[in-house]
Amino acid sequence: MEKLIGKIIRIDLDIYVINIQDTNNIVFAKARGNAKKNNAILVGDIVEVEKVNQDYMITKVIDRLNSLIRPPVSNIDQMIIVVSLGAPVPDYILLDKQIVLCLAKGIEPIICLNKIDLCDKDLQAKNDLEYIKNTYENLGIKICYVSAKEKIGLEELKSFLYGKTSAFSGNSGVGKSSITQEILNDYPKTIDIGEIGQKSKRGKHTTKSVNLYALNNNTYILDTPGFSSYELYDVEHKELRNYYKEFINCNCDYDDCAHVIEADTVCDVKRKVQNGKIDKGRYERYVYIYDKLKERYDKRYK
Ligand SMILES: Nc1nc2c(ncn2[C@@H]2O[C@H](COP(=O)(O)OP(=O)(O)OP(=O)(O)O)[C@@H](O)[C@H]2O)c(=O)[nH]1
Ligand SMILES: [Mg+2]
Ligand SMILES: [Zn+2]
Repeated sequence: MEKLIGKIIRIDLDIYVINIQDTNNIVFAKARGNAKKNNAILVGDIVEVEKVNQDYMITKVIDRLNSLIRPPVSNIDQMIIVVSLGAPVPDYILLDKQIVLCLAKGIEPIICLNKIDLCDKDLQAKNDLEYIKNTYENLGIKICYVSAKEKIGLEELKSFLYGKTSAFSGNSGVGKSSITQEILNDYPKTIDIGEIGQKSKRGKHTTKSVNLYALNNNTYILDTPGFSSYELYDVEHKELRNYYKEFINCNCDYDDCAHVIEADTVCDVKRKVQNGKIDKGRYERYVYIYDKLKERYDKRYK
């Protein structure tokens, strides 16, 4: 019986595609029953594999650095949050939720603003680009401005990826797979493990499973399926404020100020929103997300 170590690069129903560490071989493995439940094995996991005759069986998942449910990945250094300027237009609540989740999990969020080619014709696209630049650069978040279609900004994006494991995340259609493909085109040796996206009935390629690609032996990128809804699991309303950098230096009268129901005479965050020091949109979305999380909390504990 042979024991091997490898990285999960893809999961197709109950088949685990594994890149074996020392040989760089790709093997297809199974896992015991209980391993399949509750995302017990994720793309990005390092696993122990046993070879019995011609069959491979996963026997152990090595402790993770971190793991996410949406997208379902593990051992991530960075999240490339893809936002597109059109089809679909930016969803700022979704963007803020993804940033919060990254900060809660110790993962660096990077915004990848895609489809900047649309700025030429579309005034709204131009305004969104300005808004994102002004709002999120101030928060110290790296932003790259990309057009997968026109091959713009890909060098800068690639410079963020070296030596790291980066998952692409974002709602459906923003261009995660188009961007990953552009990057992979520069790495012809990357093993092609199958289809990037299946064509749906509407003729669109939509990604159905997470795919991990090794650009070299310490750089990995993960293409993930887009989502239409996004719940902030693992984050409670009371801690939400900790993930807003613009709130950190505010001097509210109460240490436990949630910056929501408190009066603006005692809440410095509210004052800063009023005098334009904190972006109003970011604040309003914060209140919206806070209310949703509180609702969920109240339901759970009533
Ligand atoms: N105009 C323009 N269109 C783009 C660009 N990048 C991608 N698209 C188009 O956007 C559509 C969706 O792209 P995908 O790469 O499949 O998006 P995705 O994020 O992988 O979508 P899911 O897999 O469903 O989550 C396709 O029709 C692409 O051709 C771009 O830079 N500019
Ligand atoms: Mg895709
Ligand atoms: Zn406050």
